[in-house]
Amino acid sequence: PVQPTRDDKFSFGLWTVGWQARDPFGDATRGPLDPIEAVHKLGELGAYGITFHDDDLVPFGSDAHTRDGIIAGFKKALDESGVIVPMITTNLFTHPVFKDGGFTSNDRGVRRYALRKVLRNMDLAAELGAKTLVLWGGREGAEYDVAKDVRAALDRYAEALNLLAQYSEDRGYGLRFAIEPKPNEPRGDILLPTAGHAIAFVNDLERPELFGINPEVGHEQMSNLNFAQGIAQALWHGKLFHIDLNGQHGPKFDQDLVFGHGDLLNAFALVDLLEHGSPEGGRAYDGPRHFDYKPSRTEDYEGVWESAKANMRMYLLLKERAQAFRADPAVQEALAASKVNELRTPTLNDGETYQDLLADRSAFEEFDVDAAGAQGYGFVKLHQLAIDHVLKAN
Ligand code: GLT
Ligand code: MN
Ligand code: MN
Ligand code: MN
Repeated sequence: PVQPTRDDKFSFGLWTVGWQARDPFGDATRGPLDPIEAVHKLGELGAYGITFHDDDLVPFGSDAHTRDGIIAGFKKALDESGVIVPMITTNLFTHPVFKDGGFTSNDRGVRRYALRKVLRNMDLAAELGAKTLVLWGGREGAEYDVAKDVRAALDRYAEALNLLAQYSEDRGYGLRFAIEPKPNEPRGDILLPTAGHAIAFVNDLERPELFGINPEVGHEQMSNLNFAQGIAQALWHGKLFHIDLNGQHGPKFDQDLVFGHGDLLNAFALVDLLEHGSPEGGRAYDGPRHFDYKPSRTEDYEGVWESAKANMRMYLLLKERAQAFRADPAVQEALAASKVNELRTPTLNDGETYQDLLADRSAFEEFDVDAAGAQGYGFVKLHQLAIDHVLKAN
């Protein structure tokens, strides 16, 4: 059960396994990874997809001839390996031109340049059959409150996204756009810092149905938020377009650990939700299980591929543990005792009005608040059963 297959829809960013482990304090500890090797290696390990930023594949500033050659070589590797490109994204953060942002730079010329860079990348997305365009606005933000007019910045953000959607529709690309929230790093404060901010924002765009989010485990946990619960809300809004799986230990710098190597129990709850969270109990999310992690700086390339395997292994182990949890009669009993399923029953009867509720003496005048207040919900017992299953202790 822990052997990944294409049906598991595991994908990796080229910038993850290809990270050379340069950090703000130290030089690279690994040499560059050839994108073609990355495609073949990930395919052999059982991944179905690879994703990338324009500049991960084609170095920034390459001439058209070089670019065409690189893309042709990459496509050949995709064909040979059967690996697909479910998503692509655009780098609007590395070059100094983007130091005050791309779509929301105070400099109008920079904003126009950023738009052109993304439009060009959308042509490539269409050429490679990518369905989703991720937009991580890591440089869209500020360090100084007085230096950024946030409402104007949101106007420019919306202007940019509306234009991208228009382009995709006019060209028949049919792309879906997924905004990736992050609270800070590299900017002191980033616009659209959490899943909630991003969902509210996309619902105010011209074509909200084309926009959703790409939440990352660590980014929400940097804000001390519960990731699995945030994902449940994103699903509720129909806005989970893509997901970045990794690990993080609470509010600190972005760790990008292997999935499940941070908050293990929340990772269990997440996999259980993705795999069993639909109203009928089946898959609640059918898209790529995308790993956005950084192989630690201590690792050589052998360690890189071990860490890539570890992501998929963690997901599959947790999936197996979640299946065992769901199938356990003791869990079914505990769920019933905790009235977990009772929450699915609407609070009013079919056709009941507030007049009927007002007339129902059993709902208020005769309701035994002391008895209801004294009842135990048995949540701890239920939670311990979950942990027993995670630890394979039953
Ligand atoms: C960058 C960031 C990630 C995003 C990538 C997509 S870029 O590596 O840290 O979280 O998902 O642009
Ligand atoms: Mn991250
Ligand atoms: Mn990252
Ligand atoms: Mn990410």
